[in-house]
Amino acid sequence: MGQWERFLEPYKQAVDELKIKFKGMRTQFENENTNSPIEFVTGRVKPLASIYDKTLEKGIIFEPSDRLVHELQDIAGIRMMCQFVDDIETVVELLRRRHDIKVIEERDYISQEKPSGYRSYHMIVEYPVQSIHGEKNILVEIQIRTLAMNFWASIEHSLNYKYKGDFPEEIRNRLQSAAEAAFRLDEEMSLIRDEIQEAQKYFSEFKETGNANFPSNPPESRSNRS
Ligand code: 0O2
Ligand code: 0O2
Repeated sequence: MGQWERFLEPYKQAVDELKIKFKGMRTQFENENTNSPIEFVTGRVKPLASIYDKTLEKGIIFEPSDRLVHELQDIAGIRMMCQFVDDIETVVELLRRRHDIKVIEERDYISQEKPSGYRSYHMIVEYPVQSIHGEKNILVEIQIRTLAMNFWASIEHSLNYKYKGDFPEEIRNRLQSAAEAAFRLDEEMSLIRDEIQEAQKYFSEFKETGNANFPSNPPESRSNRS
């Protein structure tokens, strides 16, 4: 096993374990028949090429070291997507209360969006990974955002890759107004949150029971509205 493979092994374990645990939170909400504040969870270990780019940016030698561990806090990354902006605070609170992670830092890029238009809530946490050689604390960056924020960030990320961060002014302006439009979409959806969640509950019950013994009329609020 190469030195990088050995170094990244516990990061991979942390990402795999946390993905299972956080996806499990969603399942628990479903089992209790409660709308989950978590829509879906992804995770990744930062690819070596991105680690290399970051070491160049930060002037760190490209080799596994304590400095690298402390300065690159997102080698292990988890993303938690929410349907509504208010769900983000619920998820953050759920994470703060857990005993298997220790919150080291929080950054709120939702009330304070980045100049690019980027919005997301970031938490840097410490997670203990168990190995045959004992316990190792791993830093993990958790990004919590709505589906609309995620849509914007992935588009901007691809364009960033193309333009290497140096956007033509028109693209930069359009991205900023797209970020505002995404946020307005989040605000609009929040206004009809109860309606949306009621409909989602209806459809998930429908999926479970099938057509056979399901009421032919949807809940009252819908039939009253026509
Ligand atoms: P891209 O270019 O964003 O599409 P599974 O176990 O089947 O649920 P799997 O296939 O192991 O899932 O991967 P998972 O959990 O979906 O996670 C991979 C994804 O992590 C990436 O997909 C990104 O969506 C996301 N990701 C990428 N970068 C980051 C990051 O910096 N931080 C966090 N927290 N997540 C990130 P792709 O296809 O690699 O990338
Ligand atoms: P990738 O490809 O996602 O891994 P750092 O630069 O990491 O030392 P910084 O800038 O203080 O520290 O960290 P920040 O800004 O809290 O968050 C870093 C991560 O947030 C980024 O990781 C992105 O995943 C995401 N992010 C921050 N700003 C933007 C933005 O303007 N657009 C998009 N699309 N994502 C953003 P990496 O390592 O830059 O990238």
